[in-house]
Amino acid sequence: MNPLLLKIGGMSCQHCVAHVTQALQELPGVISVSVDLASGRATLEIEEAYFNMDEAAEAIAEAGYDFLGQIEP
Ligand SMILES: [Cu+2]
Repeated sequence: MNPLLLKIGGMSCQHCVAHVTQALQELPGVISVSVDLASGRATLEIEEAYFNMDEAAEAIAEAGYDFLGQIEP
């Protein structure tokens, strides 16, 4: 399946990238996470049956960043 792209605000350094990556990686249904600082994007490989977008938004917010929505590929 296609990767899921999320737009994330508030990341300013590689520490933020690591923080967001870890928060997303812990969610059910997430197979892999790649976060790009320059574009403010997270690319996720997910198992759709287990993944929940609201949980992802919450995890990003709890880590201290802004979930700005899904990017249509
Ligand atoms: Cu940072």
